[in-house]
Amino acid sequence: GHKGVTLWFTGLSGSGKSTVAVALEKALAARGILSYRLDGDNIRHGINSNLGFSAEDRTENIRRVGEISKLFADSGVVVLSSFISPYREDREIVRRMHDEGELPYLEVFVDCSLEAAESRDPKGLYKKARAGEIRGFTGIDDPYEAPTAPELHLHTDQMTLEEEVEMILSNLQQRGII
Ligand code: GGZ
Repeated sequence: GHKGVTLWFTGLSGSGKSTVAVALEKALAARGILSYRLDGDNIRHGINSNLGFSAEDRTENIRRVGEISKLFADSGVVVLSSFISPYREDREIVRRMHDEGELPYLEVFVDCSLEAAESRDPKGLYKKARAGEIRGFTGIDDPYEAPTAPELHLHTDQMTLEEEVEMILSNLQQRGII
C-alpha cells in the first residue's frame, strides 16, 4: 500500500519540472501506485484561467493549486504538482495547509541554472522575454526565490532523468510513503 502525498516541484521555466513528473508518474504506475499530475497546462487553462503572472495572481494560483493538491493527497493519491511557484512564502503556505491536514508534503527543488534553462527554451519564451515581448518573465525580469531547505534537491543539469526518478522513489520509500 501507499499513502497520499503531495510532491511539490518548484523551479524555473524549462528546469525540467514536468519532465521529471511525467517520468515519475510512469515509474509509480509500473508499481501499481496511482498518481496525478497538476501543472500549468491543466490548471491555468481551466480553474485558474482568470489568473495571469502578476505577483498577486501567482500567489492565488499557488494557493488554489495547494488546496487542490491537498484534496487529492487526502484521497490517497500521490500528487505531482509542477509550478514555478517563485515565492518562498507561497510555498510555505501550501506546506502549512498540508501540515494542518496531517498530509505528507515534500518540496522538490528542480534546480537548473538560468543558462541551462534558457538554452533549452522549449517554447521560445526566454527569447521573447529577452526581446521584451513578454514582461515579468521568471528569471529574466521577475524573481525566483530558491528553496532553502527542500526535502529533495535535483540538479537537473548534472543528473540523468533516471537518476532523478530513482532519487525520488528511494526517498518516498525511506519515508514509508510507498
Ligand atoms: C513565467 C510564464 C510567464 C511568465 C507565461 N513567467 O515553460 P512553461 O511556460 O510551460 O512554464 C511557464 C508557465 C508558468 O506557470 P506557473 O503556473 O507554473 O507559474 S507560477 O507558479 O509562477 O504561478 C511558462 C508560462 O507559464 N509563462 N508567462 N511571465 N512563466
